[in-house]
Amino acid sequence: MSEKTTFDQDGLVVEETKPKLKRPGLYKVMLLNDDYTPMEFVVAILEQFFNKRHEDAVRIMLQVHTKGMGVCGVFTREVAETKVKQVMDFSQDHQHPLQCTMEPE
Ligand code: TYC
Repeated sequence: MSEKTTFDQDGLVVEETKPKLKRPGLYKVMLLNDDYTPMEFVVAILEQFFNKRHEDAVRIMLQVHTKGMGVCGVFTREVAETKVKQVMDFSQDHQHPLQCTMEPE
């Protein structure tokens, strides 16, 4: 109990509690470069799964192509996990080695 104890009208101890609300942690979802996945396929992924406009999808794809990786979006953990799985499943279905990962922001 804290130093100064407060009582209500009935003589009951009033304790203050901190509201235990935590902001959800955010995660970056990233695409990694490889030598085999076609550029158009990566652009399509950015448009379909990350709702990017075509010009933004091309810019992010080229960033991954030249720098090795790029951020597709920032999401709560569960959403990020879903995006990673969707991209990995879709790439595998099309026999492309594209890799998608997530990390805490
Ligand atoms: N480097 C690939 C190519 O030259 C294109 C590519 C871009 C692959 C982004 C993966 O995440 C990636 N066809």
